[in-house]
Amino acid sequence: MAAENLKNDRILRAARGEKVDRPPMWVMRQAGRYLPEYNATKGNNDFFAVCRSPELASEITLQPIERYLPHIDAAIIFSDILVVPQAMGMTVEMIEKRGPVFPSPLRQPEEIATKLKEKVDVAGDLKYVFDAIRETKKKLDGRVPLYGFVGAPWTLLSYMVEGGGSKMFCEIKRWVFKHPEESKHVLQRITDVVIEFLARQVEAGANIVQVFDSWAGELSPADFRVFSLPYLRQISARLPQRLAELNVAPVPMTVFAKGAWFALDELCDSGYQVVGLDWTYDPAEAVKVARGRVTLQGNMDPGALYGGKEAITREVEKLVRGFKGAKGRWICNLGHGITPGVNPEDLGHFFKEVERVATEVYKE
Ligand code: 1CP
Repeated sequence: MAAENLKNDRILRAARGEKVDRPPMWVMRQAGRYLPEYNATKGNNDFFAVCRSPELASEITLQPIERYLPHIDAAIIFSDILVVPQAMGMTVEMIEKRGPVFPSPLRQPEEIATKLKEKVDVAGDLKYVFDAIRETKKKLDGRVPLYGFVGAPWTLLSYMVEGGGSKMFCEIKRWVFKHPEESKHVLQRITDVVIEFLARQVEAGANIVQVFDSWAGELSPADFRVFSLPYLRQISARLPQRLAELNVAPVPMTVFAKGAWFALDELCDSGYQVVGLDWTYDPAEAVKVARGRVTLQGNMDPGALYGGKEAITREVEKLVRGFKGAKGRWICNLGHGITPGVNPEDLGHFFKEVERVATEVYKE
């Protein structure tokens, strides 16, 4: 890291459990539709075409940094978790105001052979992501570290089988209960791709990575241990090995398993340095469970940003006090992605209030 001359490495220090002068901050989905500058750059361009343009993807990645510096401590590369199913051979379209759609989802195990590529060329097919990372690093010029990310195997399989976002999860539940062995087989194939994808993002310059298991909470605790956790563990175990083969230094790893409050204790022992929390955890309770084993990340309800400045201040007071016991092993974030319709000034207020309240509370 030192070789790279980062001017701000708060996030990396906190992830490693080192001392920081204030809580580091960023928010999930910080480059997105709540920002007028994002909507202007995106215009009528197709979402995935923007992801494939290193010029546009890097410009969008920088937007929240330009707007919120010096209060923001990391950028996250503009892309999507669904670029992995695309590289595996599936078609995914982003429909305006509706979200991602797979015209031909994986509805039966027999379709694995015809719909998924036997060999996935991560370095080639996802080269545009690595190019976007390199371009972004140039534009960032060391001002803040850059996050790389992937979707967790369970969340990706859910999209590949459901064919898009879902409320009921009928199709993926049919798979895991009717075809548990085939489900594990595809989860393994996705895991292999995800590890290579993360390794290449780090090789291109990502300073820290996050695995998004957005649908972890759809599984029962017992099924989470079968269909998600083993693959999350494989990622944290095998990524450093793969980086060593590529002659690249390891980076801190974050796991965000939304809704998996039941698994917090196990996630703290799953090989990740940072564990993300959604807003349904009480911070002080999570700090007790973590017992200093990891750095916690989170977790204000993104909806609180709709409440205006006074509500945000109230929530920040609770948040900062809640994580006081983490003794600096805390990365401030929301409990999920920031949503469209939030006033960007209110996010600025959130950042400033965290800084103000933390300065008061942590000297008590
Ligand atoms: O402009 C638009 O209409 C597209 C909206 C959009 C954006 C800005 C989508 C579609 N994806 C993204 C970018 C994105 N996606 C980032 C960029 C970096 C940043 O955080 O600023 C990241 C990290 C993601 C990750 C992602 N995509 C997740 C995991 C995080 C989460 O929110 O749980 C998931 C589940 C997706 C799928 C996806 N992509 C887009 C949408 C609307 C969705 C969710 C669909 C659904 O299931 O309801």
